[in-house]
Amino acid sequence: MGVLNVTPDSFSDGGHHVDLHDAVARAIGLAEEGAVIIDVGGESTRPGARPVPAEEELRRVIPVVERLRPLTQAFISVDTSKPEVMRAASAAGADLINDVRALREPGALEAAAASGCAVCLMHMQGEPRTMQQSPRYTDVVGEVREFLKERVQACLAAGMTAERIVLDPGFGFGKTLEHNLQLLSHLREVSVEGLPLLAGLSRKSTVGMLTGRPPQGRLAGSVAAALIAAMNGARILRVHDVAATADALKVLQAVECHGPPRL
Ligand code: 8Y4
Repeated sequence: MGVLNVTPDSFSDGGHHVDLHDAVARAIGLAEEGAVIIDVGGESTRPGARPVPAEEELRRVIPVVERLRPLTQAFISVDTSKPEVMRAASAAGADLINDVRALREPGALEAAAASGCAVCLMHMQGEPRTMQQSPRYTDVVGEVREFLKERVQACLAAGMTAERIVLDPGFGFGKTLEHNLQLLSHLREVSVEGLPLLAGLSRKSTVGMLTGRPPQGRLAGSVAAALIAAMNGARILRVHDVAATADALKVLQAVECHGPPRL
């Protein structure tokens, strides 16, 4: 899964709006690099980020989905927590709703269920504005799994089928370095009902803290983290650097296909 940010702070023409042609061209580029899913996001979920009104998110995201849809066979994911955006994205041809709030906003569960889209349910402790202030768990792996289990039950109760659901521990979302490392090393235990896992570590502060590098210098650390996630059971990797991650996965897949050595 390649990341396509359509927020003016991360992707702009130098003014205050996102350039549609540039965003679509970048999405096509991610697909050419090997992304099977393009994750279009118009809401900044970085620590400390302010909420974005629905009209603004719709303006940023929906035109990109509409223009991109006929140009690629890649799955289109929309990173949103808002029911209005879920409905419009689905109507514009999106395949997946990637919700960092796991469909907990009023109306989101119903909108996602009615959309027919797949959903990614992510764990987050707190809200983006304050989530990194004092993350606390007694058993981070168990608590994240219990949260995801409850959200899966809510989705099934809303009429979704299990094959539409992907789970995500939410690296960096209300977690310390220690919490993130525990989740990465015990990733398989986070899943419930054998549902596929998505992992997003690309350029995040976990990689920054381990390497001492700023976001632009985190390529090698991010590829390593993605590969470890894949080896620990992640089926989808949300990354900025698709080509480099795809190469690393080719190496892993070759080893996995080869199987254990026969002595
Ligand atoms: C530098 C670059 C530093 C990016 C931080 C970041 C996830 C996600 C995000 C994730 C799922 C981010 C929307 C945070 N992370 N969705 N979204 N899983 N499913 N931060 O881990 O990339 S945004």
